[in-house]
Amino acid sequence: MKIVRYSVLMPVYNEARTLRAIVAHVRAMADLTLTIVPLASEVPETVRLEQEIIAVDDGSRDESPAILRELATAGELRAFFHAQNQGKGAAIRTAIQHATGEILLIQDADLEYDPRDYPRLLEPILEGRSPVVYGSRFLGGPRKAMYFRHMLGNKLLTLVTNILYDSILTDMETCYKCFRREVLDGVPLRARRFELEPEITAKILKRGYRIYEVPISYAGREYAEGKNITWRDGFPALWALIKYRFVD
Ligand SMILES: Nc1nc2c(ncn2[C@@H]2O[C@H](COP(=O)(O)OP(=O)(O)O)[C@@H](O)[C@H]2O)c(=O)[nH]1
Ligand SMILES: [Mg+2]
Repeated sequence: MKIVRYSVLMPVYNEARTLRAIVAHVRAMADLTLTIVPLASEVPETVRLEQEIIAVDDGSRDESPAILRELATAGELRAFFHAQNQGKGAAIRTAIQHATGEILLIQDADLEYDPRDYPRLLEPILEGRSPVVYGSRFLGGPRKAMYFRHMLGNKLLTLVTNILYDSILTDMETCYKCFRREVLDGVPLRARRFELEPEITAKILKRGYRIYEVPISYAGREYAEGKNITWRDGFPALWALIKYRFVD
């Protein structure tokens, strides 16, 4: 049986409320065996997936670092720590440096995205349909009906992406981004904060990859539950989309 190792990259900033639960949900997917049909083949193949979790604490001021140390000691994940808060982009960049899997999958530490979607995200990569898969919240998957203004902001940023990079994505800002690690080899990543999503997307599209989208489920959280992103984060995202159209 073929064994493929994938790394779950988890940025963590003040997520003590959900951290143990999300790690448990990710670990529940640790023993995945998938039957796939590679694109260039006629026979199904069984693949066993080996999971590693790389969590990066981004200077949290709550109990997150202590929880991560405990989980790391218990062998549930590998944890790395930023001395100061730098932003999601910086946390993902640290995680990429330590990941050893041939496939990388980004997983936020809140409970908005559901690890039970992993087979859907991994299959197209394993089958050779595309080395990059995004889980889309706008392809008919089950979802909690969240804020209208967020949906509008997401659709606007996705539209700008499609116009500038000649694509037909439905959800550029999704946190569920999954890729073969070679896709990012030699790709400079500069984002420190939430501009990471447009930066990665822009650079992947510019290199000629076609992104494969699959429907995922989504349970957005309320601001009272710790949701951070606001309309203000839209501006750096828009700027990143325009800038990376012209520079690398
Ligand atoms: N807001 C925020 N999230 C960070 C930061 N560094 C890492 N993260 C993590 O990045 C992920 C996405 O952030 P989140 O606040 O959930 O974004 P939102 O759900 O879109 O509001 C979460 O797993 C955070 O813990 C940071 O500086 N600020
Ligand atoms: Mg979130």
